[in-house]
Amino acid sequence: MQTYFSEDHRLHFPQAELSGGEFVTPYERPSRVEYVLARLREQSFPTVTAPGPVDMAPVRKLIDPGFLTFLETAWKDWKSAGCAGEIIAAGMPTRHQRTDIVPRNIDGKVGYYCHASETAITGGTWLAALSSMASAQAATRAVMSSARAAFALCRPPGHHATQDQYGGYCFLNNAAVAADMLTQNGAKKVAVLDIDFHHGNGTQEIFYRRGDVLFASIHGDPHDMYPYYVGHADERGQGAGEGTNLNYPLPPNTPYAPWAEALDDAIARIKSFGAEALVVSLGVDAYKDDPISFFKLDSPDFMDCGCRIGRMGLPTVFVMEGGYAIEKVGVNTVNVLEGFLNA
Ligand code: Q9C
Ligand code: ZN
Repeated sequence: MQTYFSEDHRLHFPQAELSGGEFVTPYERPSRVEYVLARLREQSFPTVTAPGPVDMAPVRKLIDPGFLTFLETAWKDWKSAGCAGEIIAAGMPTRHQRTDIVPRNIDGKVGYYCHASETAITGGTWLAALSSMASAQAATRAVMSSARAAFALCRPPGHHATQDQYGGYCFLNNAAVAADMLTQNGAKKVAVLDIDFHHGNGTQEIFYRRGDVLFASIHGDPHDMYPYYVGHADERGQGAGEGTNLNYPLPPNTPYAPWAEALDDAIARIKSFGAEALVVSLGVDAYKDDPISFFKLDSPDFMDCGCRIGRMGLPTVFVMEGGYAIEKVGVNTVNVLEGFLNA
């Protein structure tokens, strides 16, 4: 299985994440990727390939043009406004306020296009997000030209980014663009299986009214965990997408057995849906020692999980999402890929 990865991911490294009322070094940091690359080498996975340039057409098809322009120009505007620090959203529009008008002021724009203020933007964020997207697209193209599977080692991650908002360490939704590209390439039905510990709110929102893309997510119950305001089991899709959104919220301290039961249910639903291709939002923050999460999966469980996914027999694009127990991110991620290949 080929890995697609760009060195430009490093261009995104804010100094600060707002956490518990303090600024801390972001959990989502460049070194996460080093552990994955090291483990890939150790397990003699074939080469790591740099993606070509990003193809903006499939991005523009899903993502709001005003939001894309905002991401591209935010840093310049922030600096021109005389702001000294990194871009952090202070206020966001609330219930009953106006969301039909985008403010002219950069501080207003930041709040408008952000859904969670832990996530900072810096001067390198836009190029890093584009390079992350480019890796997802390269992996998707490999699968479209008949590779059984490919791994996009994306950073920054993407599944919390909606069509017009960033947050949760995500700016552009890599997995959503990958899934949509597969439908454009002729797959009549595509599934996105999101095994990151957090609910994939961005991917859910992007496909909520579509019947050709099924979204299934296993995650910390939003009563107890970010993204808090979405991710409940009764969100089942709307219109043509009715019944093609599947959420499996699970409580604190969930071990592998019930987690795998949810996975098996999601897999059965993906099969009966008739998916012809699969995108896996591959976060490994369900790991027991993850510093910001509350599930109890152990490293061998990730291999078993990969086996179950592999037994579906679908062409599969793996897209890297979260995982913050830095030194274990490599082993856990590559375990999923190994399990998949040995299914
Ligand atoms: N004090 C992904 O895994 N909340 N994003 C952090 C830390 C946001 C996670 C709270 C978590 C976002 C891709
Ligand atoms: Zn996560």
